[in-house]
Amino acid sequence: MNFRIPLFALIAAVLVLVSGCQRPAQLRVEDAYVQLSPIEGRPSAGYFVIHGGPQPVSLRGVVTPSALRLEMHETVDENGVSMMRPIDRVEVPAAGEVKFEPGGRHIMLFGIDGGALKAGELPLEFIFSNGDRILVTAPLRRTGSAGAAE
Ligand SMILES: [Cu+2]
Repeated sequence: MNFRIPLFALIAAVLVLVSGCQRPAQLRVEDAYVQLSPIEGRPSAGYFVIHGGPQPVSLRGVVTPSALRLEMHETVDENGVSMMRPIDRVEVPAAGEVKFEPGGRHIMLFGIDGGALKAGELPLEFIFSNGDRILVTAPLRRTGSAGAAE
């Protein structure tokens, strides 16, 4: 029996892991969370960061089984008045970064179900133009009494 073969295999495995750190950008969604509206019956807002993969894609939608309705919105300034309007897609450049953040793009969730509220989190599925679907779990954050939602 030759003990060198397993050792070489181990070294090869380590090399694969190390080179994995430098592999091309991978499409992914990070830092997702939902800021619950402090007012019952009002929609809550969700935020996240999309990291682009090797090819440009567009985000076509976000779905969840834990809310009655989910919309993608952007906040725009019209004559000094901050308004939000629905958007149906967002371009994600290759290896780029697209943020959904307070004061900008966000998702709006209407009618989050009691089970998700109790669990303190809900699943979000991101649907991309290249067929990729990415499922993440978004924690629900409650707003302090003095905090402003949205
Ligand atoms: Cu909105």
